[in-house]
Amino acid sequence: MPVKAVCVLNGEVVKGTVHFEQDNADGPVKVTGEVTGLTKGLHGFHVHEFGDNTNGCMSAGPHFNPHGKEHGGPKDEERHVGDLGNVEAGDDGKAKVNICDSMISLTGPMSIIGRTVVVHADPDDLGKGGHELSKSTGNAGARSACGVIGIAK
Ligand SMILES: [Cu+2]
Ligand SMILES: [Zn+2]
Repeated sequence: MPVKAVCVLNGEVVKGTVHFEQDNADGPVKVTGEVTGLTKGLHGFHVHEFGDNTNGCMSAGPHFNPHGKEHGGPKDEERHVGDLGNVEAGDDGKAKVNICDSMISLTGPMSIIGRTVVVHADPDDLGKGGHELSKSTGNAGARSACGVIGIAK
């Protein structure tokens, strides 16, 4: 049985819906959906540690990082589990989400259910930008929208 989860992203301007699907416990997770209200270009897209939005997106904490690694890109060995890279918006401010990732899971200790998806104002430099924040956040800037990942039917 596939496991499914869903996340509704809510920001002042940026909104979105993201679906997660995993066909088996050890397999990759397909992440699909759409984000609207973005500026044209790349926007950091991560799973943050806590499903806590009591103080808006800030209380979601840092990137989900159960292995104590440095920030990186989704294809890197050295990455946070929550590092899903960027989504890219076009002229219309809409970004299609279409990611397949083998580090996140919807079951077991790497499960992202109950954690938060954050979409950022700026591009994630995937740890390679040389900025003091590159190795922790990818220097992706403000948190434009976020939402808690929940179990879907
Ligand atoms: Cu983030
Ligand atoms: Zn990270």
